[in-house]
Amino acid sequence: MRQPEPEPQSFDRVLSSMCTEPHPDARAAAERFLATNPGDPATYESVAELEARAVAGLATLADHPTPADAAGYVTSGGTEANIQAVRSARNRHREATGGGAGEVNVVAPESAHFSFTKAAALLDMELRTVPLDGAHRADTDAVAAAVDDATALVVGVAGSTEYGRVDPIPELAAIAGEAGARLHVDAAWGGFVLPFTDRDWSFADAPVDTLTIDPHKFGQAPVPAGGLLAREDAALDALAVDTPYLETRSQATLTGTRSGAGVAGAVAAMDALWPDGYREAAERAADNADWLAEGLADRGYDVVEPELPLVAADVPEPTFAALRDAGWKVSRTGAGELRVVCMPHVTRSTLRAFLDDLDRIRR
Ligand code: 0PR
Repeated sequence: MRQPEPEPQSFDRVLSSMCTEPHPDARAAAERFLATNPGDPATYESVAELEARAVAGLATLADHPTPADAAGYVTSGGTEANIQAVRSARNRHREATGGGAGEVNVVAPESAHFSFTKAAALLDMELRTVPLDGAHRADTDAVAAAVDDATALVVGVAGSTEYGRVDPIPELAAIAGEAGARLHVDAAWGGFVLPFTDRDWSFADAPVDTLTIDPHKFGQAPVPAGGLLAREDAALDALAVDTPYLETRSQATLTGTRSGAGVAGAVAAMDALWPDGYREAAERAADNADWLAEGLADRGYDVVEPELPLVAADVPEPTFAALRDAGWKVSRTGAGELRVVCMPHVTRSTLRAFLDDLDRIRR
């Protein structure tokens, strides 16, 4: 018997997600390319061309000196991009040093996303997590103390999952460089907001070796569309395996068959929104985050000042539970703070309704 069609989650009360309503052009493009496979570029040629455009677009956002020459691909998400960045650095480190299995490490701040835990486990590497400074950013002294000759990769986060913080990337790049390690920046969520902030690093001048930047988060593209970019082709070459029965000779991606919808959606979103639409979205999100932070502080909560548009505040557990019961999709940091991600679908009137409910609960 046919079951009633389930409805997808409406974004109305979603304050916890790093995904958002896709741009209408992106939705349409994704549907057109649903049955294509960029994993087989010799067969699905047009989606392969679109993927080159997606990489150039992401490289433009990331301030790559020559976006058309940037290396990279559209991943299934930030997890895959991070795993591949770690894998590439490990392979290159091994090639250079002859280091064996289990002897290579990756150094990451405590704020790094749990995908790095997966990466280290999969790749038989030691994950050295180092503490943060008082402002939830990587403590550069701790990073410097943790690196050694067996460090293949230093990770910096530009837009952390819990607090939206940006690590001191130029300092991390210097530490990595001195240790003979590579630097990966995880801007999975922050990447589409950072172009509109003061940023003192890029592929050209930090230098960053690899970068995660996900269209399916702030890029307003449909899921699945993550992004991995690399400064040099060698970073992708280090991932390539031979593909004897495909017309193309090698494949650097982690998955085989991939989503053409994700690729086409990402390109359509960037075509529609770069740069003005993304600037507007970033500015609106920043204003909303500041407004919410002020509203929560006015109500007596300890608020972590937003850097990128994400607000964390020390709201007691019963209040948090009552907000969830009222239908608000909110989440908590590891330390238990309420966390609100000001994505493009989160409007001022949504936040007003949220604070109204909070006031009702507090009475
Ligand atoms: N890097 C950072 C900085 C992230 O915040 C995330 C995801 C990733 C990497 C991994 O990206 P993928 O989930 O695309 O593999 N951070 C969110 C989280 O784990 C993901 C998320 C997204 C959660 C949407 C909920 C949600 O509705 O919390």
